[in-house]
Amino acid sequence: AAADPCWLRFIPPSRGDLTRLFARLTAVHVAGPLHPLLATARAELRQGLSSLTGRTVTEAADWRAAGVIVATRAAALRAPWATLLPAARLAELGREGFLLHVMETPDDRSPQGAAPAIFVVGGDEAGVLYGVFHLLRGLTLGTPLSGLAACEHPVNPLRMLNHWDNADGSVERGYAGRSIFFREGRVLADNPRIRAYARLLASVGINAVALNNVNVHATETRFITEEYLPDLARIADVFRAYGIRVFLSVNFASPIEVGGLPTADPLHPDVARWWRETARTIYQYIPDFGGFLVKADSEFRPGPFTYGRDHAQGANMLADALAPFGGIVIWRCFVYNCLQDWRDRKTDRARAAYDHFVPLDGMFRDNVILQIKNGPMDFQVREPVSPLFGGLTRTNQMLELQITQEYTGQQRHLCYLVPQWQEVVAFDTYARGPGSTVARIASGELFRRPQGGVAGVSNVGDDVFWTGHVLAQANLYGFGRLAWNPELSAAAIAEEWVRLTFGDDPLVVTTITEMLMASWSIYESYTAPLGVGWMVNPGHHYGPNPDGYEYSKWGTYHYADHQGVGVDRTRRTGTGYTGQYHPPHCDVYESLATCPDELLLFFHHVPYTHRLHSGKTVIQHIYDSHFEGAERAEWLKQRWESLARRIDDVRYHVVLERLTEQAEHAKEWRDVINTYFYRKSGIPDEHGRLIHP
Ligand code: BDP
Repeated sequence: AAADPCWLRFIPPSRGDLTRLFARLTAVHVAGPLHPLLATARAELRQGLSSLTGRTVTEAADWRAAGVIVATRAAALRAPWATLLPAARLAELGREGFLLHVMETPDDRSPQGAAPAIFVVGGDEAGVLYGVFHLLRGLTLGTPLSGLAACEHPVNPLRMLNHWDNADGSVERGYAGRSIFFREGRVLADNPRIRAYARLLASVGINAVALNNVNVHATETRFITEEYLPDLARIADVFRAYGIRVFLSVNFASPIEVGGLPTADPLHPDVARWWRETARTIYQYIPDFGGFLVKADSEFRPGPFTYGRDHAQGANMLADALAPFGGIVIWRCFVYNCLQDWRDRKTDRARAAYDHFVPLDGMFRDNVILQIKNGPMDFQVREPVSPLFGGLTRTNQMLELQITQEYTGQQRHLCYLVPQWQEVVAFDTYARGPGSTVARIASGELFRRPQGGVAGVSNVGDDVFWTGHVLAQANLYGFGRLAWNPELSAAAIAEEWVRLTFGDDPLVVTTITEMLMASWSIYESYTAPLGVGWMVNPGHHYGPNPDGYEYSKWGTYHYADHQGVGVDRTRRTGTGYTGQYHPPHCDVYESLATCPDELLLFFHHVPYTHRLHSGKTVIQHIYDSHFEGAERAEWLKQRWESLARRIDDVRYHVVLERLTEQAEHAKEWRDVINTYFYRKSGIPDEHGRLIHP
């Protein structure tokens, strides 16, 4: 079956009178020399417009005959129509930015003697492409002509997808089939899905993609050799046509494993030379290669620690190898001791990234970016924001989000994550006083860093719907939109996505938007309570298992006993983690009086009878939220059923199947978690809903 077009359906809007506008949109004019990105923009424009207008779209040699006129800023300034454009706006246009300017131009064929013309001017070629997708989105959403004018620039320089794809075709934490890039040790350079994927990404402004898993195994270690580079270069060609640069995850021990050297010590001259030569080879195949993504000294991956070197020494050596070619190193901060002991209440995994990297602040090259997960632990449904944001001030930083739903229902449960991400980017670190948000740090703006951005771990595979759960496409879409502009609202993004994906039937739009917006809180309420995290089955991380990780070495403990639950991370009596935040957060989290309920058990160990700000005891909150959560999961299913016959059969049924499964599994979560806490605490449910043996 052909892959789902996702949000690139270009369903003609039913609202508004667009006849006059659409009549004019059947001819486009591209000014200036045809750069490959302009060729892409033109093809997208023609395809999108013909689907929207239902007519053949031609190319007009004379701009006066065209409804859409497309150019880069440089070409626009030389064009005969230059004086029609707002000069000040044009002068401001920078990299990847665009201007949409709408006006009436003389037209003899029109009864009014004039017809609308839309100018799409990019600060560069990529800007043209983003402008074209912005226009097509606006038209599909039924935006009136007057509302189409826009002038935008991406907030984040890097807007990236991280694939955890392996050479054998499996995808680590993938819930949507197999890799679209690799199969049985081969590169699928001819897979048409790659081009389709590049389109989807470019349409929401993504400009970088790392093709392979951060856990680099034997085969992927050889990706940086001439055995694989020719085929990887062909993938890079496909992405290049959509303004997307390709990165590779590399194995820090490559000099040993493929170079045959006795060491990978970053300070050894032979090692540095080996990486320089490797970089040169890569750039011969991929001239705009983005650089390396590195997971080092983390979860058994090799790194500089083996040689008594630190992360700055490791990252800088790689950065120096890439610098002559304009490449960068993205170095992950997911570094912690994964062999720690739950009896040692002073060792705290949450502290680890900050403790490792803050002492190195200011020591990284300008072409190194530290990639930091949103939370201090690992992509739980609820975590505080990593204190590394705000802790580092002299280092390039990038936010890492997980689009793939490892801990949030694995694309079998509905969990629209954009509201969570929005809280993260809006979080005020107070690093430079009020207004020092994560968004401003990641973009590089707050500390005037040359590099920065947002990376998301991809949720895509070779599934016909790309993401397994059809509604999980909203997370991919939303990630791109939020990376482009962190100030967009999660609800607005949701509604946009629904309209583009399902059309503009008002009942469909309000129902699905409402389902998406409720889904994170629903998922949270029937899984691990009050920020405590985990309580999942070990290994695959699906389904409830309250003590699943409690006595293993991963550092993910909740310390539940018969009296209470939660991790004491205070300075006064706990691990001291709260001290990694700037005021007021360090004090807000430290004190039981001010710590927000939803993070209570992340920061404090409290008795079950402790009263939340909501007025409920912890134990009663656990019972209530789990009963409610399971009911609301059932409600999600009913909401969807109310849309029967308003949505095509195939998508209706695949989604219904997942929502049915979710409602079942939510009951399992409810029963396992509630029974666990009832047995630990011996405190009955106030409403007598639990079976008390
Ligand atoms: C965890 C995943 C693991 C990844 C690791 C990482 O469980 O599969 O390798 O993160 O980010 O969330 O490196």
